[in-house]
Amino acid sequence: MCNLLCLKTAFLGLFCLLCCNLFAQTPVGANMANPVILGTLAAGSNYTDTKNNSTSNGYLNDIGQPSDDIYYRFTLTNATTLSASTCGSPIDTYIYILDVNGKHYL
Ligand SMILES: [Ca+2]
Repeated sequence: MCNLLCLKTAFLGLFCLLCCNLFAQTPVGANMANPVILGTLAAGSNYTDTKNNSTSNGYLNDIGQPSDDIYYRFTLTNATTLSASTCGSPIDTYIYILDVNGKHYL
């Protein structure tokens, strides 16, 4: 009886581990398929955001720098100057501008 109960418990535990892995969701912004969507940005508009890319937050490392990366998607309708800032981050911070195919512009 105990062995059967233990076996059922072990099976349920394994099943839960498999389900959690199959249905685990990455947070919004984790990758190109699930970016933070800013929509269409008008010339002169500003957007500010702060996120913590600690590995415990699950953003994962897609682009290959030492830490996890966060993706934002926006559209510009006219040629414009784009400014991006790390706002004085005390750690090495990289900003990439990618096209829809993930090709680096900057
Ligand atoms: Ca990522």
